[in-house]
Parts: sequence; C-alpha cells; structure tokens
Amino acid sequence: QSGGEPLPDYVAWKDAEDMIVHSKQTLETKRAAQGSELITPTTELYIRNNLPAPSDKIVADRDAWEVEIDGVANPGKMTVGALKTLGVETVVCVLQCSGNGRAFFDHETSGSQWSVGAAGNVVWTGVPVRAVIDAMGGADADAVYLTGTGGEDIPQGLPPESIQVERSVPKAAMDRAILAWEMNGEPVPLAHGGPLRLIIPGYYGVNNIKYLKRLALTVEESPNKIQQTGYRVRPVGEKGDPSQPSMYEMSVKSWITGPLVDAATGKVQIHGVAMGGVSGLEKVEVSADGGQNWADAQFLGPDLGPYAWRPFVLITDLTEGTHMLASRATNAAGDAQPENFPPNERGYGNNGWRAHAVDVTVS
Ligand code: MSS
Repeated sequence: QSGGEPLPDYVAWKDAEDMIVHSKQTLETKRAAQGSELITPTTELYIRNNLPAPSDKIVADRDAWEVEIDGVANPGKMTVGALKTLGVETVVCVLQCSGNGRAFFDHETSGSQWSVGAAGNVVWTGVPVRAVIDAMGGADADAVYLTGTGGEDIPQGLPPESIQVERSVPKAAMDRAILAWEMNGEPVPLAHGGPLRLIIPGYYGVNNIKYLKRLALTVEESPNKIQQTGYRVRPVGEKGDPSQPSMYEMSVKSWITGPLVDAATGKVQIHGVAMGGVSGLEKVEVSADGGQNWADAQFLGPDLGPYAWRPFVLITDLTEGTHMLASRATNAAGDAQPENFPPNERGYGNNGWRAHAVDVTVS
C-alpha cells in the first residue's frame, strides 16, 4: 500500500500518512489505520466526491444555510438555525461507498479501485427527518420516495440531470434518517457535506447527500443519471437501467485490519472491523487457515447500535509459514458473508470473505 502522498487543498487537514490518494476527489483510508478503531477519526475518513466540493463560503455562516423542503403540506425553506429548534438526535453509522471492495473483483471495473478503506464508522448529530416533515404539515399522501439534492454548482451549459448528485430512497428510510450538522462532535467539515448532510443509516454512501439544498417527498425517483442508470447492480458488460437494483441497504461485512503482512510465531492478536448492514451483528468468526477452521472472535468496546461497526479480535497461536487470515460476520437477521460475491459491472457491494482475506507470513 502506498500513502503519504500530498493531499488536495480542501482536505489538506487530513492525516496524509493514513490516506491513499486515488484522485483529487477520491481518498481512501489505509487498512492498517482502521485497526481496532471504534469511531473513525475525521482526519482519516475516506472522501468520495462525484463533483468538486463547493466553495468554503457555504460554511462561513452555517446556521444561515437553507434547505428547501418539498412534497409536504406546507413546502418552504428552512435554515440550519431553524432546524436546530425542531429536535436533535445522535446516530452512529457506517459510511461506506457502494464500490468499497471493488479492487478485489477479478474483472476489470471502472471507478476508484477501493480495497477496504472507502468506509468508516461515524457519529452524526442532527434533526430527525421525521420531525422536519411533521413541522411542515406532514408528507404528501402519494409520496413513495425521499429525495435529497446536493448543493454543488452545476457547470454552465450542462443539463443538471447529467451530473447533479440527487438520490431517491424508499420513503420508509425517512424513519431513521437525520439532517446532520455535526460529525464526530464537530461541525460537519465542508469535504464531508457541511453545513448540512442527509444521513440514511444502513444505506450506501451515495444516498447520504452532502451540502443538502433540497429534501422532497416525491412520487417518482430522481430523473438524474446518478439515480436512473448510476449505482445499479447488473451483470458484467451491461449498461445501467432503472429496472436493476439500486445501491440502497448495505450488507453484512467484515475485514481483517491486522496483522496484514507478517507476524511473529506464538500468540497473535488478529483484529478487524465488522458491520451488520441494517441489523446488528450476531458474531464474527476468524480463520487462520483460509477458511477451513473458524473460531468466534470477541467484540471490542460497546455496541453503538445496529448501523455502527464493531471492532473485533481473536487471540490465537500462529505457527511458522504463510497463513490466510479471513473473517466472516453474521448479522442478527442470520445473514452471513458469502465466500465469494458475484461480479457485477461496476464492482458494487463486494462482501465476499475470501476476497477480503490477507496472506500473512509468520516467522
Ligand atoms: N453528496 C454530494 N452532494 N455529492 C457527492 O458527490 N458523493 C456520495 C455521497 N454524497 C456525493 C454525496 C458518495 S458516492 C459517497 S460514497 C459519499 O458521499 C462519500 O462521503 P464522504 O464524506 O466520505 O466523502 Mo459512493 O456510494
């Protein structure tokens, strides 16, 4: 793994030693840096921007940022300052890009070659979407989706549909969604969507709209490319279309974060992180022989809820030689990670345990 490359200006405050820079708009957290971290420090959380981030002028007066609320009895604009009077809640959830694990597929995929680092566990604080909708007189009866729009400037001459980040999720997600102004105890940095971000716990990263400028209950899904054909799971070689599954709910997943390369013989701590997707974790098993034998790992630290990840550890004996270390999580719904996750055109949703295993040399 490389790392330590110079960081783009808008994220110059991140810890370069812990990041892999794929491009100006895509930075990944190093696997080793994830370690046994309960919460991912903001300074090492990954970055994925489909468009360049807006100017930092939008975070100069955070409480003045306005979000338009539509598809309700009394549509209108609300400032962040006003939202703060409607209610407040904190939720811990995994933020993970749809393409995390893409690098582990055998077929060629376009897009950032993320391994495990396009994911982090984050504490968000904001107002429940439910409270906002209630304050606006309630949702339109015929609404089917909750649609959020990102506040980036659209380059002149381009139709917004072709490029604007706008995503629709089934409206049931509204019950756990929040509009967040705080992340890990600080105002949400511009790079992560400040002044206001839509957070949908349990849903893939793309649905968590940064610089939220509009939130609407809608009858149709967004007409934008990112919704209609982007983030759709389909067979290799096929084009995206609205009939294919959209990247919504995350699946159960785990990976080893250490040791990654070598270890000394004798007792070793094998550690990693695991997530249940949309339900809590039941268990994580670890194998030191490529999946022939498994032992239950121990969770580290408190359970921060069904949408959070949990660090895990197994103390075991390793003998001299090369060992394939693997982890396999099972959630409360009984779903376990598959050995192999089927390839798909854009390389989304990889949670296969074999692809996430590491070969470690013990001497
Ligand atoms: N939002 C906006 N507004 N824009 C953009 O671009 N992106 C997505 C989300 N949101 C965007 C948004 C994605 S795609 C992701 S992952 C996320 O975000 C990330 O985050 P951060 O904070 O980490 O950067 Mo894939 O599924």
